[in-house]
Amino acid sequence: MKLYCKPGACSTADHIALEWTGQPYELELMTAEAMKAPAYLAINPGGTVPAIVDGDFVLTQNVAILGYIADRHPQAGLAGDGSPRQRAEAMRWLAFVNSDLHPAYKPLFVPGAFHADASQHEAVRAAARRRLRGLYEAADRQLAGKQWLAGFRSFADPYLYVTLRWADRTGVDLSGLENIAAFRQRMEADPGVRAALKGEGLA
Ligand SMILES: N[C@@H](CCC(=O)N[C@@H](CS)C(=O)NCC(=O)O)C(=O)O
Repeated sequence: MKLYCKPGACSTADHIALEWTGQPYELELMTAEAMKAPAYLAINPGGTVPAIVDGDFVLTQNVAILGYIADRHPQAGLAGDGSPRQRAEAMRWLAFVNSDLHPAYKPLFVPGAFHADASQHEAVRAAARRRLRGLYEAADRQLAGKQWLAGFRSFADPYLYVTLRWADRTGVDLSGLENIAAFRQRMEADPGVRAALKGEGLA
């Protein structure tokens, strides 16, 4: 299985998930330019990461890819123990990160997509930071008394971790969110996370 990944982007979640399977995989590190080049657009016409190629199977969309990695390597338990209930919990928190947290960063990354008037961009960013703070407060409450978002280590955790790194560079206030801070420390001590970050030149 080959993962197309941009250092520190949401594709780093898939990279960590692959590390957690303990199985071999290939990695292609992409630049913003390479993601828009014809060779990659043939794989993902959307020009975004992640994408994976597994034999003749090409898959895009992070949720689908994380689910595929989990199903290809069930022994890793990335979607739980095989019970419908654990699968649903893992999916619930993956949906929270992919559908709520991740898009809430877009006004910080590309404020121009939300307001044409550049004089309004700081207001757009401030609103996004407030929304993200509320989402991280919810994640912090969920992590109270737990090591992992779903209550067990799942594919939601590396994706949450990746967004915490974005918080640093976009000025999202995570102060006082002690459960998130402890989660982040756990992730940064994890050998699979460290290997993935090293592989992307981020360690
Ligand atoms: N809906 C897509 C969104 C993927 C996405 O937004 N990827 C970002 C990186 S986190 C990207 O490739 N952005 C385009 C770019 O950086 O040029 C998914 O879940 O896979």
